[in-house]
Amino acid sequence: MVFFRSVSLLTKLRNRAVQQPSLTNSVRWLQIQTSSDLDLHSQLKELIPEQQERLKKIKSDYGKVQLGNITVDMVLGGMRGMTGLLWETSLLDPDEGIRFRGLSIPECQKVLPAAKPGGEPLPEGLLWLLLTGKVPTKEQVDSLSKELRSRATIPDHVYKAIDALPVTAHPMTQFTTGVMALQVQSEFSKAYEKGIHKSKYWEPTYEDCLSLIAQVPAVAAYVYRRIYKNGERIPMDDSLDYGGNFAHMLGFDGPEMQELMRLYVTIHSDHEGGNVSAHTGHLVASALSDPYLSFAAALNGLAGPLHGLANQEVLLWIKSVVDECGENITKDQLKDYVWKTLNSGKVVPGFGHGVLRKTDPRYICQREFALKHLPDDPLFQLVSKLYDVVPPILTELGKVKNPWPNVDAHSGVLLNYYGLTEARYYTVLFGVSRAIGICSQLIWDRALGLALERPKSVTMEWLENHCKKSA
Ligand code: NMX
Ligand code: MLT
Repeated sequence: MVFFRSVSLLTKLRNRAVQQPSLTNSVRWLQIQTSSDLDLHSQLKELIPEQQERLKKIKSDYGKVQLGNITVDMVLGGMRGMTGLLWETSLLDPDEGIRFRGLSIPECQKVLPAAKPGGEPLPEGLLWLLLTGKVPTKEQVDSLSKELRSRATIPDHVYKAIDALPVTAHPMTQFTTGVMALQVQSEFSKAYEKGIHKSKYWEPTYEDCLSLIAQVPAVAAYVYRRIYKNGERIPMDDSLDYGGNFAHMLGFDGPEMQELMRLYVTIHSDHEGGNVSAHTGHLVASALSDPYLSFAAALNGLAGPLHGLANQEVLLWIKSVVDECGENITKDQLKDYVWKTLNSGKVVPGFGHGVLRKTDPRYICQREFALKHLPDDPLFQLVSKLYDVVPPILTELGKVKNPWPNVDAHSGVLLNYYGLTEARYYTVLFGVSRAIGICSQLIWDRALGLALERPKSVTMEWLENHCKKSA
């Protein structure tokens, strides 16, 4: 990964198209957008044939090249380290963290259009980047914002489906129910029923994905308003962008909360393909299930405490620390609390990762946001203390591969500071963001004609016999 490290270089390249043969595979065709075409669909239509050819050539030239050895440990260890998926929109490096089409988070913060100069990236810009590999202009992002607003109306039956659940149902259950209720509008399902040719699959998938991305903030906001604000819905504001509107529909109109939401939605969107939610979405979609079915499945994976629910768990855990020891807890008291958590057989939420081996850059950019906007907040200071206290303890345990904080260790205190204090709701925010990454790749799954996912499984007996024979 050498290219585009330097954002100044990137900026210099801004006004001319750049085809970079030296880029790594995932970003070989990253370009700075120069076309003035405001239509994302036609941009994509132009890109698809060249990427189809590229994949065909990879298959024919390298189809038999080995990518590594599969060991018994990998099979028993949740397939860690096993390369087994194609995922074009982002790539995760264990030390450096995520790159979206080759761009790191700080690079995205510099080059993606913002609502105001120097502000946080607009998630619509990231969507354009994930789909096309090109950094869009502000005009293109504005046009995409407008298109998403035009697709954002929620059919009434969706609210009714959510209302059928007890208000005490977990927010993720209510959100996923809303997404499932949206499924009846699937263009892909209708087209498939009518017998659409497989070369055209990506077109109704694109329609579904854009509508789904457009609609999830309103569904999510309804879940929040239903549970915590007596069901009073706040209509969309046509003057606002995607992230700003989401904050607005939740009931937060402060400019800093809107900036936080833009950053939040951008950084949680995509984390390559192997994480539980993305992988689930991709797996279900590989059966040609439509984007609504696939994304609802992904959300059910995100709702697990080792994955997206960890953001809820972190804030609840931090609040339990404060309840027991107060906000001005010393580092020694904090160490005792961490040990107490570990000794009771629980994990320390927000720390560790299946792939990352350093502090998550998504944690770092949220920390920078906090240092800029809420440096004196007591819970932020507690999060900072945890950064000092937890990693040495996890290291001392001897088995934890990554003792450093992940994205979830920080998000809750930022939301809490701006008044979004209901921790049980936090995973829904993560889910809204993840629609952008999962749907972007899903469009490419269909455009590239990726295969039904069906790995081989074996029994313990099979493993024993196989290993004895090979010993
Ligand atoms: N606290 C306590 N123990 C931990 C932690 C932690 N934060 N992280 C890992 N371990 C344990 C893990 O449970 C396992 O123990 P055992 O062998 O007894 O089963 C051992 O260390 C080895 O695990 P790793 O190989 O380091 O981690 P793995 O890849 O299996 O799991 C996580 C990754 C993220 C599930 C794990 O680090 C964890 O449970 N973290 C806390 C929950 C969390 O923050 N999840 C959010 C991840 C990010 N996201 O948004 O999805
Ligand atoms: C994610 O964002 O999906 C999490 O960090 C988990 C992962 O990448 O495995």
